[in-house]
Amino acid sequence: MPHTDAPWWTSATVYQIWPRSFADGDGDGVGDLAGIRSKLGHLHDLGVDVLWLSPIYRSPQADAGYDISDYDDIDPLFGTLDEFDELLAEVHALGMKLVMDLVVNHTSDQHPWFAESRSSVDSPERDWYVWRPRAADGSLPTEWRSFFSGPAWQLDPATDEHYLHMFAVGQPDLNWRNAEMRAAVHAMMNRWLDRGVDGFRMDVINFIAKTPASLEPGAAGFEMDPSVHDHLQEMHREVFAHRPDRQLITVGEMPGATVDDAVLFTDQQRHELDMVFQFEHVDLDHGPDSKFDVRPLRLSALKRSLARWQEGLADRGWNSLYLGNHDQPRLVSRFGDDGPYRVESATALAAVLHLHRGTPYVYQGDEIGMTNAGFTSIEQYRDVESLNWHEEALAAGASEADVLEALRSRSRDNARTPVQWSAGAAAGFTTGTPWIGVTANSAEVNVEADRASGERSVFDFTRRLIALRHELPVVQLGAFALLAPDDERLWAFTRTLGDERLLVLANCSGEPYDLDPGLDPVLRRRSVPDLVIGNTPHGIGSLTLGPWEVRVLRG
Ligand code: TEU
Repeated sequence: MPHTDAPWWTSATVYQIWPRSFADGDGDGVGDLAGIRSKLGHLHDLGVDVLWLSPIYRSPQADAGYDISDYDDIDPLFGTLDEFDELLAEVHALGMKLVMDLVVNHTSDQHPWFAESRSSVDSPERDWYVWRPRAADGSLPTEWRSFFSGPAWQLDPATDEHYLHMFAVGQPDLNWRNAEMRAAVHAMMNRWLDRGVDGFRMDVINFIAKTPASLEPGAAGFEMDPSVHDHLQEMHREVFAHRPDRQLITVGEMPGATVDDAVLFTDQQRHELDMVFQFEHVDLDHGPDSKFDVRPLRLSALKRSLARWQEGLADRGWNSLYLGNHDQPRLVSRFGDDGPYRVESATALAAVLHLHRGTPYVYQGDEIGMTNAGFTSIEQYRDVESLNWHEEALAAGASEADVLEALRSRSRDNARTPVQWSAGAAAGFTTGTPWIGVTANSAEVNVEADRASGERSVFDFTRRLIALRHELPVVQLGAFALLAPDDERLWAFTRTLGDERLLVLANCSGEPYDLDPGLDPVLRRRSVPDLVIGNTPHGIGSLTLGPWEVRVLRG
């Protein structure tokens, strides 16, 4: 590879494991470390470079592990520290890396830090969390709402003061103005890196610093304080700078971050983060006040949004690339067609995603085109966000049918059903009873069937895309240019590096699409162009794309 000064992760693909639903090794119906170990061959075959594990630490599981009560231990639901060490060694032996989730905007209310903090206003750890006195008139400290419905403040009887929780009641926010708390977090991170992990995905890391004004009485909601940059630079000095010989990766999850924010967070000269998860493109298909206010998505809005991020981070910083994760609906159901063109749309969207400039993230199950859950009753849901919103919306007068319709489209549980490994009982996920229902199409959509389906295998197509990033500098580093930005059916762009040039053409519709030869010089040439990858076996020279056909041409 000629561009040897580019960081290693410019050619890498990350695979996200949400352990609870990946694979169950002990038959209790919940995925675990033994299950992950049993499936490492699948991940190695796919060719991914990095595995990111959603939280496996000790937790009361109020928010599926994003509520941590002990950062230094594995929850018994998932296994033991010894099993973790074995898993890490096996991952490394297969040439992959392993990244942990770092959840330090908040802890569980069962964490010993919080037990100490809530015990008394004079506790030495009182200031490790965000406390506000009860107002004489009974009003809350601010107007902030929790992401999981209801106010973001909880009155704690022990001291008759409120604590802040941006998420569930059981997830009190840490106070990053406190230097001792920060030092405890750094020490914890250092222990995991000493153990051998290869980096962190940092949960809502732009939320750790709140402006003082946004915490004043009457303030409407969270505002990011610029000190977040100081905190990340300090973290870099205290944790990452010690390890120049290690190939580590950091990605900060940042709801609401702008392109300008991301440039600052990911400029390598500033020593903050390697990349961020931005949310602009997953916020285009809902109303301003709620993710459950479902709105239609225009393809032009989606591709223009991603293109703005491509341009904004072209010279400084780096993009992460994702269309789905454990908080989002399944990408094929949301952006593609989970009916007749499930395979075509899953592969077309995969090609578009993997061929942008940035580091792609594959969410478990997306490599076989898994779909939304299709739940029809509230009893089938497990996620705290969905259950709380259901209750709140009904109390506000919404109909059960409307609420279920919105959940069916947007609940996080859509992406949290068990990975479908086979057509067998419980989709081969567990020998027991799964903790959440298996999606009804598992007899048809599963790893075994997909991998046996030859040219129609989503897995094999994804594997080839990951390999292309390893092989082609133009995929890693080529400049991005969006074509036909206003077209509501065609997603087309080029990547250019020196003499190398790729043209990506994806028909994002279920009807044939006639290409305009004026779109790109490659289409006007008389010779049949060189197809780098495509999801339809025939018709390369034609100017018509089939339904959800993608073609990647060289030249
Ligand atoms: O998510 C942060 C976040 O703001 C959202 O994506 C959120 O989960 C929700 O869907 C908004 O409607 C992170 C984690 O990825 C998520 O799983 C956790 O629940 C959350 O932080 C709290 O730790």
